[in-house]
Amino acid sequence: MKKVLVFFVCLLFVQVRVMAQDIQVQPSPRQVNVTGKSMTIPVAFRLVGEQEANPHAIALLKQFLGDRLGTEGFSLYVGEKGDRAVRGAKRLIPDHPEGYYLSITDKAIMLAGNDERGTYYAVRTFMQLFHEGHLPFVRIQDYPDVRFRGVVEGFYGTPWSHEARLRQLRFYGENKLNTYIYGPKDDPFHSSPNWRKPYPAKEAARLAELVKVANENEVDFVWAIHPGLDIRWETSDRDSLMAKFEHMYDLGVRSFAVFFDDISGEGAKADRQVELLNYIDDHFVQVKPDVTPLIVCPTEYNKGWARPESGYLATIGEKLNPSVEVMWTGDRVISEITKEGVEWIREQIKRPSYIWWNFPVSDYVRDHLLLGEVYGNGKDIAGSISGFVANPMEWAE
Ligand code: LTM
Repeated sequence: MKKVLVFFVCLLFVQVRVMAQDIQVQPSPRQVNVTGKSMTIPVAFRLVGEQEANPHAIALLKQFLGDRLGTEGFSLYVGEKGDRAVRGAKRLIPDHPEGYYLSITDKAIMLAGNDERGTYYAVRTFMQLFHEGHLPFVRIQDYPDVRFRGVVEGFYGTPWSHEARLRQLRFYGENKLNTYIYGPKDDPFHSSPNWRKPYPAKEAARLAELVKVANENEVDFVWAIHPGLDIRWETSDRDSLMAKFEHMYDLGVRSFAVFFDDISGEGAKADRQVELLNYIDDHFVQVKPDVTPLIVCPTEYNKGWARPESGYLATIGEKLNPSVEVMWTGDRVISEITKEGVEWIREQIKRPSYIWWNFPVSDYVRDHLLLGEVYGNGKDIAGSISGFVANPMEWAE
């Protein structure tokens, strides 16, 4: 009886009104169709599709709607392409990774992802549409320009605190950033001298918590190793690296990177690096079905340092397994990213580059806070790169 009452009260409150076209969604969706009408936010929602949909998207919705969610109320259909709940929207869902279709009408709400992350992003957009007690009638089709988007904690100096990292991961989820690369130069278990050793129990538990929170926020937690300062090209070091990756896998990590930046000597040899990377790819990444493509930061990672006579980039381009992502900071270490620049490196490495953008990192000007506006990057680079991650300051906020 109580439920029936709630249902009728709910219908009573679904009032349509004409409003200014005030859609504020960040980042801007690709296509938004507004009718100029809206409805009062229903007092009760009925969730359809919970069993099949991405559990992180469902958990977020439940947390957001709280008491408004029940078995009766305004219909809210959620799920991925192929799920029963969203089959009506099948042809409207963009056929792109992380794409989604969202519609709000006076009859129902539809949050339909092309994949699990797409559904999660539909929920994120839905949450932003709640505005002063109203929900606009809209149809949105959206998908990202660039496959991997986010942050590389790759600076020298005091690494971020655990709490700061947790806040960052939540912020990335809210803003549809899908990548956090863990590579603070001053973590001794990421770099020399301890890259060969497993993390002590306390640090391991913290990393496992970061992975869990990253997953909840649909962020790939990428763990990077920086072995080049003292690596020996021997089976024993290769085994140590593989064992470390297994250790990180056991903590929940499913995305991995190898950084060969800022080294010289033995560790900087392209053919040796490629041999190791292909081995990791063949024997670890490719055999574990849930691990994402391997990422490498090469030693010649910007055009200013590229030496054609060394053959370094040519070796990477020709011999490195094609599925391995290759990072690049641009024409210089600290650089704007231009179309011309990303097309140049694409030719060398025979794949789109994965941009490691050195802004607002301030480890080379420690008496400055780099808080200026962002300018200079080409707005036409998206189609020529596979990823874009920013290296931040040691102050997370
Ligand atoms: O940029 C790369 C690939 N490596 C290092 C970073 O660790 C450092 O934070 C930046 C900025 O100083 N420069 C580098 O060379």
